[in-house]
Amino acid sequence: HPDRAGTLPGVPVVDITATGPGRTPLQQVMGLMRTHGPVLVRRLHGRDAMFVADADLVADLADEERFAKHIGPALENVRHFTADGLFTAYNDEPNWAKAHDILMPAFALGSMRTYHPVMLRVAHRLIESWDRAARDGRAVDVPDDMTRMTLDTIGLAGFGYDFGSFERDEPHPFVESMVRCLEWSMTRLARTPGRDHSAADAAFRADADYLAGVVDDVIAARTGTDQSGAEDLLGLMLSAPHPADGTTLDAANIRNQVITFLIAGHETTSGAMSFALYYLAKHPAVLRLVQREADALWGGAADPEPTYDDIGRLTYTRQVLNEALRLWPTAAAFSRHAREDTLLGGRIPLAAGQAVSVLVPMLHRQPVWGDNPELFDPERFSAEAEAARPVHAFKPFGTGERACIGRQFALHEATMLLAMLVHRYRLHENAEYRLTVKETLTLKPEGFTLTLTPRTPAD
Ligand code: MNH
Repeated sequence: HPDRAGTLPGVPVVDITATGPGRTPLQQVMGLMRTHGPVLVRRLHGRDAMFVADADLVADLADEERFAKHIGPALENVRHFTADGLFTAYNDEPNWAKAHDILMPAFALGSMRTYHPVMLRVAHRLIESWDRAARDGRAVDVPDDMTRMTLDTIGLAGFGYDFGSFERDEPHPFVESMVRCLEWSMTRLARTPGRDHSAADAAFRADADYLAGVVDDVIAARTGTDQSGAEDLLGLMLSAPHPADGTTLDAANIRNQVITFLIAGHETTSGAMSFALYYLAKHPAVLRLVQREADALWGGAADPEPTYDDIGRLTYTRQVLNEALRLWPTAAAFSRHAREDTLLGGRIPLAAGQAVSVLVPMLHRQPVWGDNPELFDPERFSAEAEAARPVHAFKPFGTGERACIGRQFALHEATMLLAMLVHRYRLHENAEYRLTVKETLTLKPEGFTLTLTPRTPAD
């Protein structure tokens, strides 16, 4: 059986067929690792998947000579709506390298300067909305509002397209269809063989078609107004020639890239900011330090206009974000396969093509993180602490040439917004709230709300 890892020396096999993976499959594997250790094979209906979190094994998997990104069963499902877009393309699909080369310039650090004004404009939309909630004493739904913010940001910055999410009471239908498509990709993995799933599959098809329709609108809005020379993502997709052969991306691939970037460009960043706000609300001493950092830049200004360079100075805010991404890396697993037969970590035999998934939240709780890995502590990301830690111990953005292309984009957007929010508001959590993490392939703090009161930056 090709999926069968078989018995491997020192690797426990845990059969979950009796219970199934449930609605939180990643947290289930976290639980299995707490019992069985940081390397295991999970067996479901006779299909095996190897998961690792051990820091040395993850460092070995980062060796690009011996391992490469693997498109596992979850991403195969996502391919039903993103096909050969960057995130789900096979390594050897020619459109991966082509699109990667064409789009890389849009993600170089310097490009963030171009996105900064748009990010700021959308941050102001969120602030207007939160000001109204503060005035009315209404709680805000944090993950929903973070999603409004990040969707509008990638839409405007990447494609010149306005989702107008803050003018709607409900999330934009793009978000609802996308979430259902991601859920379908996840729950399809848990299906009991032999049952009828045609209703779920038909609903998925309808959602995927709707997403494709939105993408056509996004592209039509641009081509209709002839700004194909624009330097944003869509401009590069439509008109930039590949440096090697001078050809541009084809129409089918452009669709796949647009849908990929609309999803990958907002869903995980939104979760990351939501977790960061959750931990700030829970840790007043840390919140004060973030506020102090923002106050040092913007003092008592009621409506500061952060500059591009300000964001690079928000080093403690960035540490908070990293620490939130340590505890809840919102893209919680990525997969690698062996290029040739090899020994993982010098001890676990893997055949060519055999896959291993890295369970990032557990990597981020290994002994290299000290004795209290569950403790939220941004000091773990001070320059000294980082220098003392193995480089592959922190992997929220994946690894190697298939690592996240949008990392700087996400960090700029999220760091700026967090600092602006703590500068402006006192955050009051609902004391009843207990963190529950919702999985839709990505992670979010389910039902997390805050109430806000205006802050005088001196206090
Ligand atoms: Mn992102 C790949 C995490 C924000 C666009 N991203 C990845 C991978 C991880 C990841 C992990 C690698 C997956 C794998 O190996 O299978 N991404 C994140 C996180 C955030 C994030 C945790 C926010 C926080 N990502 C963004 C943003 C964009 C983006 C913002 C776009 C603007 N990410 C991508 C794309 C890829 C990717 C595109 C695929 C890159 C490739 O394979 O060439």
